[in-house]
Parts: sequence; C-alpha cells; structure tokens
Amino acid sequence: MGVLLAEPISALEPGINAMRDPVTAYIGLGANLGDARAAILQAIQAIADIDGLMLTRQSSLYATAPVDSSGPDYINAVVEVRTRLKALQLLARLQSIELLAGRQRPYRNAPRTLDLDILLFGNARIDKPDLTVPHPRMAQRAFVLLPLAEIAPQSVTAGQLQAVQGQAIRKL
Ligand code: A4P
Ligand code: MG
Repeated sequence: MGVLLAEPISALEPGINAMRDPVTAYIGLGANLGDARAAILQAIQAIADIDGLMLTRQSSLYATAPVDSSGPDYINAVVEVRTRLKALQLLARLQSIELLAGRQRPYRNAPRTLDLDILLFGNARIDKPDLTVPHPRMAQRAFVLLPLAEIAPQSVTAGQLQAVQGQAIRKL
C-alpha cells in the first residue's frame, strides 16, 4: 500500500517525469538519399508519436545543397516540440527513428536517409560525450537557421542569417 504512494510517477512510466516542467526544444531534420521528402515527412510524424512529447510547430521543407557532405541535394526542416523527456532520452528516441528509417553511419557527414539533431533544448547548455547542445554547427548552416527562423524567429539573429547568405537553399 505505502509502496505505491512512495513511488514517484517516473518509476511507473520510465523516461517520463510528470513532475518536471516541459521544455521547448528544436529538432533539425535532414535527408538526402532515397525519397528524402517522404523520409522527412515520416520522421515528423514519428516525432509527433513519441510518448511524453507534443509537436507544436513545424517549418516548411527546404531543398539545400550539401554542406561539408556529398550526394544529392538535401531536404531539411526544423520542428518545435514541448517535452518532459530529458535531453538524452529525447536523443535516444530520435536515434531509434533514424535507425527505423534505415540510417547507416559509414563515416562522418556521409549521405544519409535521415539525420535528426537536437538543435536547442530550452536554455540548456549540454556538453556530454554523446550530446552537445546547442548543436555546435547550427550557426554556420543556412539549412538549420532558415527553417528555425521560420518557426522561432527569436532564436536566430539577423547577423547569423547574413553570415549564411551565400548558401544555396530553396523553400519548397
Ligand atoms: N550528438 C552530439 N550532439 C548531438 C545533438 N545535438 N543532436 C552525437 C544529435 N546528435 C548529437 O551523429 C553523431 C553523434 O553525434 C551521435 O551519435 C550523437 O550522440 P550522427 O548523426 O551519427 O553523425 P553525423 O550526422 O555525421 O553528425 P552530425 O553531427 O549530425 O553532422 P552534422 O554536423 O549535423 O552534419 N548539408 C545539408 N544541406 N543538409 C544537411 O542536413 N547535414 C550534415 C550533417 C552535413 N551537411 C548537410 C546536412
Ligand atoms: Mg546527426
């Protein structure tokens, strides 16, 4: 009897802590192999289906030239979520979605069926072996900054947008 009452809700629902305040996070999506547009749309749906998370905004899709990468043009987008998951728990869920989409990691920056990156996680600054937030390369990339500016203009400065002006990107 006392046992149930003494257990926090998080012990009954692993990964979700109803006592924690939800955090607004931004996730960058990218794909440039196979049907990249379908992969991004499916991934947005899969993110919306994660337990303990609510999809609150989604950017347009953008066609973008590969940056430090090879292969066909990428499709990129950014979504906003509200979640009670911890950042590492969110990362694990996103990596499962990448695997389901057939993601292989032959080498760094290889063409990919699906790449999901945590760009921002509330105001958190995270520097762990498996997770760096804010995403360390986001400020140099039009394929992140333009879709992010579309749904969260407060998160992107005019100077940042100006710095990536030369990069080829087209809103679809
Ligand atoms: N990791 C660390 N921090 C994070 C984070 N904030 N979000 C770790 C997600 N993962 C993070 O990632 C390698 C490891 O990074 C993960 O195991 C995780 O623990 P990965 O996705 O396996 O490898 P990757 O994709 O080669 O690295 P990454 O960091 O995603 O690459 P980038 O720098 O994001 O570049 N050009 C265009 N036009 N569009 C693109 O989407 N993407 C890239 C990938 C390059 N060029 C591109 C695009
Ligand atoms: Mg990645």
